[in-house]
Amino acid sequence: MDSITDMRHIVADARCGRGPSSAYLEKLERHGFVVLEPDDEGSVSLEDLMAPLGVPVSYGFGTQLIQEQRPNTENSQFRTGAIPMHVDGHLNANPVSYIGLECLEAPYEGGETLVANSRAFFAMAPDDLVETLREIKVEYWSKVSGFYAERPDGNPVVAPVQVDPVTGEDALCVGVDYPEDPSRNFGAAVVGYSKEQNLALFEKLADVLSRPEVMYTHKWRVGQVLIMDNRRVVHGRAEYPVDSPRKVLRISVA
Ligand SMILES: O=C(O)CCC(=O)C(=O)O
Repeated sequence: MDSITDMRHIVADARCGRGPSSAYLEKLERHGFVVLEPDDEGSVSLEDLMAPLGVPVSYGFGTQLIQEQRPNTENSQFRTGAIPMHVDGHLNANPVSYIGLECLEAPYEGGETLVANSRAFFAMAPDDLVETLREIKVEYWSKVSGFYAERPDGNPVVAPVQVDPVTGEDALCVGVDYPEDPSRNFGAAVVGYSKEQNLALFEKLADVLSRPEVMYTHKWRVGQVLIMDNRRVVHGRAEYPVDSPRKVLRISVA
């Protein structure tokens, strides 16, 4: 694994200011994600930062989501538990190209956003895992109502290896249902696999995705923005304490 592939090296360059002359678009294209820090020059709004990347994507809630704890929710997005690694948009009628997150309130502990790079994943993953991924398809289903804009064509069935639109390389396009969590807001299963085969595959995937060479763990500070190319990185969230604040604004575009 070289320094262009290893996330531990990439993160240093995948950062810039959030002011009007920010180089974020170039860094996003280079790395598939970028972290923008509050800037003395002034901070461009998340809406304006996302505008050159596409048109806001509509979900059941509209185009802007406040991610925070909500009482009595059925949706794991609004609880404090971990969210396993996934790409966005499988269950939404409208696909997602880029995801922008802005920290409005930072957790005092945990709640990091996890970003795993496809290029690093394919450099690290054992050959037999990659071979398997090329042969299978994964079905996804929603367990919540009102969150996604409902797809007219039923549950999506998606090949986990796709083509990176920027580099033409392999891109991992998957949602991991591991560890098994019945209260998660979506389910995923490999078509034709038994429950045991499914868990074994997701465990292997989750293991490679969580290696430090593959995954960047972003600890939030208020005013930071993280933009991810949903076609080039997989993301998730670490759990955080129920008595901790955490408020993140999300705008996705396509
Ligand atoms: O809250 C986060 O950091 C990410 C949440 C997430 O996984 C998502 O918005 O799809």
